Amino acid sequence: MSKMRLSFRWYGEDDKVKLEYIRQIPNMHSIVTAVYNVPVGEVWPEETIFSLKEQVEKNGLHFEVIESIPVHEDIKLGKPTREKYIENYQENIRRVARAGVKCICYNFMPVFDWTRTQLDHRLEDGSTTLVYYQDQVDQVNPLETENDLTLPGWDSSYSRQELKDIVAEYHKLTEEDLWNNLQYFLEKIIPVAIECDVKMAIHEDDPCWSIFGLPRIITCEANLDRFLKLVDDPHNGITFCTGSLGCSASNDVVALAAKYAAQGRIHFVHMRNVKLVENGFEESAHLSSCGTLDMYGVMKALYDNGFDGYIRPDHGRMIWGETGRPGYGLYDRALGAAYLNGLWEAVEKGGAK
Ligand code: DNO
Repeated sequence: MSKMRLSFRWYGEDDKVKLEYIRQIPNMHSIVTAVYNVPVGEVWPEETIFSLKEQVEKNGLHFEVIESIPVHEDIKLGKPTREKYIENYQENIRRVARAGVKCICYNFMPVFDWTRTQLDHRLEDGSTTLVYYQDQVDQVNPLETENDLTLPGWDSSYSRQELKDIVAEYHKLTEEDLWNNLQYFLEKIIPVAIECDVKMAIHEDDPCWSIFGLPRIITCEANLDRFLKLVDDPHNGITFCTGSLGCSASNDVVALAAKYAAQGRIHFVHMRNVKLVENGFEESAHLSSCGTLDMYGVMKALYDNGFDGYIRPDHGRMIWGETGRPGYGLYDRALGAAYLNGLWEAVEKGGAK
């Protein structure tokens, strides 16, 4: 039986979007969160994990999904120091599992996580949204320290010089090297995930192509197939992010959702629509008619193929005068959640194919 567990991302106590508000969204099942005050690669204190759990559960919600336990760059680069960081990662899996976590989202993107050129692009209706225009990205060269151009969303914990050094290190790494380093990592962590019965769910690269000449590999069907075979076990699965895959017209998100749900490898879904434009993409409201993706088609593909994991509305626009973390306000994401509930009810009552 297909099941959808509706969830919502929450950035912890400092988040303007309170748990008290999130619980009021109809059918909300669980909170997606992480420990944010520990440097990447270090072990998360158990008290902090259990305090998150307690806050979430006090609000009648489940604490079952972590997004993300970030992967230290030394692991992606395959440096000798990766051993210690992999041990810490294994320990973090054990610790969150002890607190009841069932699914961990992470990514394997070199240096830059999701990348956009503007976080507050104004749409016709007065809302603001995140956009990516390729020509603007092409003007940025992270190797030039004198160049002050920067992109929003970049990790501010790196100084410009550090960023330059780390990007230079990646330029020596081929795609095949990155695959090997991912395989090495998976071979060490998936056995721990199996032991703890936690589903690991890699997030696709966003956008799903190489930027600044850095290798990116979790981008398309052939590469997802290759990824799943690296360690062929259901605990090695994916976070199916419609927006990340869908920003490339060559990815058929409905077909991919059907394929990987049928294989039992989608553990978490990020539902977001994007509007493809000549020079990139703009994040639109969730509704199919607002963007390029067939959101109903994705939901039906998941339902028909036995999906029973977690699903969350992804980035929302800023609407109704809300201010806050770009992509992660309350209002438009809550509209997204209501829409996902509607889609699910429609496919459920319509019956399986
Ligand atoms: C952006 C998010 C990503 C995601 C990571 C997973 O809004 O979808 O930052 O959390 O890539 O590790």
